Amino acid sequence: MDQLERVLHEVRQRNHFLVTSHARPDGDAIGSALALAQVLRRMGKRAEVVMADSVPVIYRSLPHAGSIVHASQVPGPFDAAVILECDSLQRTRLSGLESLFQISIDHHASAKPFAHVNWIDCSAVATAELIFRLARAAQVTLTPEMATCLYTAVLTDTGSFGYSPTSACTFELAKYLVEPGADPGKIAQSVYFSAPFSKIKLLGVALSSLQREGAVTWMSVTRNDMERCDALDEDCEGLVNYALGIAGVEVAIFLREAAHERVRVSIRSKGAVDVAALAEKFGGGGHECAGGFSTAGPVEAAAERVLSELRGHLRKAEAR
Ligand SMILES: [Mn+2]
Repeated sequence: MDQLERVLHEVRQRNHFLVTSHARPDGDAIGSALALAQVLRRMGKRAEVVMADSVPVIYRSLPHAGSIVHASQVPGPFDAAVILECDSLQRTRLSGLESLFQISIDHHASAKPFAHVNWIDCSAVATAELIFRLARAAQVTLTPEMATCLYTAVLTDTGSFGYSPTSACTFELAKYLVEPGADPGKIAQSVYFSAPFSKIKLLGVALSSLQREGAVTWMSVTRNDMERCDALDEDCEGLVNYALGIAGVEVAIFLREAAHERVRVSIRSKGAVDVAALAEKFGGGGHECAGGFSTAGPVEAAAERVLSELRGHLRKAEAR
């Protein structure tokens, strides 16, 4: 039995599912969870999406986003939990999953088997691709709502069909999502042209902190900056890409001062440096081109630690 069949086999034997993903959910986490819950319901199951963090503003217009339960504990009895995009139960920041039957579905290079059933496929551009395959295997016809959730996930996780694993298959997947009703124009509008004012103000602050050393750029925001801009944590999402979009730059780092003297670090690469490996060294994870982790502050010290680690990686990349 392959992993997909195994997942379907376990799903068929149960009735009530909790679907969740990682804390600070991104487009793939939200889109895939919402789509999976709908697929499960079509299979005659009960399914609830539960997230430890609130849904970022740009994803609140997704079909059924309003039904996502925001909780730090498993709310009530379930037969099983389907955990998307996580390498551990801790990553969900949801307590109470330990006692449930767990099914993990992930596509990250840093994925680890931690659940009772683990479907890990790093060839998928997004977890949404795996949910699409699951729907197909279960013979569930995609509704426009499911397709919209899945397309949003694929669009955001591939960097608008720009990251290196994007292939002809990705566009074929997009075709299979647009045909049943995902609207690319409308989805792009709500993902890329609906930023809160606070996010753009924060971008200005972040850009004014921009520094460069050869092929590496970094920028940071403090808690004070966040307050001045009236910004939410989610407003930091994607700002790092502005630091990467410079000629000759291979790696960009975004550092955000967090609570308890911690610093949240996001790293992006154009491909020469595997930032998932780097993030793992700091206890985080991600993809080859996108990684993140949390480390001890202050910001300047955290930046220096990451930079000195990166210098080694860049030398290795140059030698290749
Ligand atoms: Mn993903």
